[in-house]
Amino acid sequence: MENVMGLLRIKVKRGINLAIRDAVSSDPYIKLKTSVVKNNCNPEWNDELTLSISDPNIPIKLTVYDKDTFSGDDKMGDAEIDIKPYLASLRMGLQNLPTGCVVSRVQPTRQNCLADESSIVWENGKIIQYMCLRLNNVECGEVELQLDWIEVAGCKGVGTQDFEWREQSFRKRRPRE
Ligand SMILES: [Ca+2]
Ligand SMILES: [Ca+2]
Repeated sequence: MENVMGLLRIKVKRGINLAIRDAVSSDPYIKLKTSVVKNNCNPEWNDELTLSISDPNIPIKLTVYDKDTFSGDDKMGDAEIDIKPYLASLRMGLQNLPTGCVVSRVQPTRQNCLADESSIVWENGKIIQYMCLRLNNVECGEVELQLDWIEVAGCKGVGTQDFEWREQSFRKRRPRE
């Protein structure tokens, strides 16, 4: 557990205008853990995935599939979640803000998969990031989700990551005495 910073909870809320991979619709699910929604290109998932995070520089990959019974499932696009802006907000160590207060905003760029501006918001004692991702490698489709962080006893947490990394690289570079 010493390399784990904590747990990231990804609540996948819904898909919007997803690709058609059957005759008239699809049965979309997100890779591995969300449930299948039958025959619907605007599914409401409201599912939660929890991942342990060790390296914030590794983006989280999300893939949408169409569940098929008699053949392999069809791909409906993929996207990456960049968690660095979210972790940076957690590291600010904010406390007791009013619910709904926007801590930070992330703009869509060529490097991230955001379909829209994403807000990082203080809500009921937690920092939550809301995002809508535009799916790649597909003709259409977006996925709405939110991130929140779970501190776990025995994990190193978000606060010291940069500092430790700098310390280590400094030590490596220092010439032998
Ligand atoms: Ca299909
Ligand atoms: Ca299908």
